[in-house]
Amino acid sequence: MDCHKCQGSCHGGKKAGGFLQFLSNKEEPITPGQTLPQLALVGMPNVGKSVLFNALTGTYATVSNYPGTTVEVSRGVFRTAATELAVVDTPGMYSLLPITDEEKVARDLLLKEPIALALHVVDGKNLGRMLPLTFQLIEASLPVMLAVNMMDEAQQLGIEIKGDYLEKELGIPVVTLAAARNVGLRELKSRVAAYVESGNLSRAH
Ligand SMILES: Nc1nc2c(ncn2[C@@H]2O[C@H](COP(=O)(O)OP(=O)(O)OP(=O)(O)O)[C@@H](O)[C@H]2O)c(=O)[nH]1
Ligand SMILES: [Mg+2]
Repeated sequence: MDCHKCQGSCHGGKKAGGFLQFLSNKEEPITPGQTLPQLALVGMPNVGKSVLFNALTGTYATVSNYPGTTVEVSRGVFRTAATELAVVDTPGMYSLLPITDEEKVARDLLLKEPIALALHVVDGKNLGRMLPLTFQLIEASLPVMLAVNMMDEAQQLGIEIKGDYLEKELGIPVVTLAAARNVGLRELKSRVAAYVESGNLSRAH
């Protein structure tokens, strides 16, 4: 049960005994009445999470302060022919070990709400700097799909990223795209839809 003084950030008074133990300390979902499996867009600031959020959810979204904070969180729904998925656009984060309020909210969203798929959005120009967060998400036992965005700018710099090679190395689905240029969005949507429809998504953990 959440501590009323810190609204759960102390993890109910349980002491973390290490990074993994801390990360695996899942709690009950905090969104009442939520029934759809939830996709969380996650990643460092300025990588294109919100552009992707708009592409996935269309025009209708709700924006509200995350409980107990002044950090705004957008929520919407991604519809496929076969199913629906709640989508949450998390604030930019560098690590699951938070420093800023925004990072705390992103961490709480990922670890306290039932996340059926964490779509880690990275900037293809800075893959090396961003993959450590991918590893943290995987280590935290989150179901992760990697969206390597900004491929238009990466290609202009002569950077080539082989999605299929990354996919084999990381052991998670990988899609390359340029969201703001509408390149690769169709494939991303179909990979997410296939993931949903293959029964990989669960409504709760
Ligand atoms: N060239 C290029 N620009 C992009 C692409 N995707 C997003 N952008 C631009 O990158 C900037 C940041 O995009 P956002 O979607 O706001 O990034 P964000 O990850 O939501 O950023 P935070 O909310 O600050 O964490 C915007 O100016 C987008 O238009 C892309 O694929 N290519
Ligand atoms: Mg954003």
